[in-house]
Amino acid sequence: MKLKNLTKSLFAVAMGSLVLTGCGDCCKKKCTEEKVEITDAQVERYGITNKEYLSAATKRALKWPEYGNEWFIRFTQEELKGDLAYEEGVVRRDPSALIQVNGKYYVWYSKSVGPTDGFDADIETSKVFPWDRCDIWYATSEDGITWKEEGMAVGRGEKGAYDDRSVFTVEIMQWDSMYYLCYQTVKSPYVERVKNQVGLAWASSPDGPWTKSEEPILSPADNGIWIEGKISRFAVEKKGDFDSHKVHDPCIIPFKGKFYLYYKGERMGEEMYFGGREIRHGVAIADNPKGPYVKSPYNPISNSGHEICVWKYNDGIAALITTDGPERNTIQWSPDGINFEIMSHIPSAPHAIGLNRTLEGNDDPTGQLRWGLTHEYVTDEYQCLRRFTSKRKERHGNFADFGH
Ligand code: AAL
Repeated sequence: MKLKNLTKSLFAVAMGSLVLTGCGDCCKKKCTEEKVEITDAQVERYGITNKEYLSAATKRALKWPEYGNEWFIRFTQEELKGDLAYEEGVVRRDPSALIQVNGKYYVWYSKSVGPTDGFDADIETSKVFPWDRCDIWYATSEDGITWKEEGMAVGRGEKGAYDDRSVFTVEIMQWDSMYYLCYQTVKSPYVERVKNQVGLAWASSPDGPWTKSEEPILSPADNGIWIEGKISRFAVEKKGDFDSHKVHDPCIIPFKGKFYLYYKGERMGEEMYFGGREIRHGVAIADNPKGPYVKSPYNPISNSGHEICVWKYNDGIAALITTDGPERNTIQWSPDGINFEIMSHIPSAPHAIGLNRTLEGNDDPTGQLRWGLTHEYVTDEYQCLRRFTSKRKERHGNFADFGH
């Protein structure tokens, strides 16, 4: 069976083909055991000793979809050369996906200079995070390793504009001979409780010039309530929706005749959640690339994750879920861009992946992750871009594959 068809049928399996029989006699005594009907093939696949005695682990295993190893990968990283090699005093981070135009790879990223002061310094002059006081820059490369920085693509807005403080964490979409950059925006002053929005810019060439949307295309939900008189983002009377504080890491994918804007939500009064931050993902959908984008009533569509990394596969959308929440370090897939199921667990993933859209359309579920860009915290203050590669995990002896 072709891999793509296999994925679809396995998804159907995952959605619930497990047959539960009635309790019969056991209900007359004590209904604590559900009787599970299993096939000889399942006995063989899961190495079950005696099908009359199923442990909790085996019962969970019987609910797993029966896919193979095709979604399981591991990553390695290397330094970049040329202008994107690490530069002291400069922040380059959160790379976009890679596209290729006239034989050259293009990437966009957040760039700022100078140290980070945090929230205690003078708010008028300080830089509160490495991604504060950023502009969006871009670079090109023939081979994806040696890069030439071409200059600024989209700068911060004029004083008073919604994007006057920082524009950062950008993604690229190519559609109908046009190029679209979507990115995070912050308006001054950058205080702890500042809301973050999403902006959009478009151009007929990847080299610009870029026209910016006059208003943000996405904003946080407006239904949380801060405790007055405090400055902390944790002090809330009401948290509001999962995205009541910030909408982050936007990425637009043309899908099923519409435009799906995936994003990370941060919540007012954010708590720790399953050993990570309380981070969830949402999607907003539009008929046109410029919007209006309407948040899906199914949000949140992931209760884990961090930076958005999504790609089209097999008439559906795949997502790399990293960093936070109980489903971190998984790859998921959804037939409709909304209802995602876990397809694999991975050891860990590089930060803020900019995947490789030039590899779209192949038959490999993780093909667009074969190589691309990521960022590395060289110090807390300065980050640089790096290259990642990934391999399917198909054999024993995995360490040898990566020269360990
Ligand atoms: C990243 C992203 C967003 C955040 C910051 C810069 O990991 O989630 O971009 O705002 O950190």
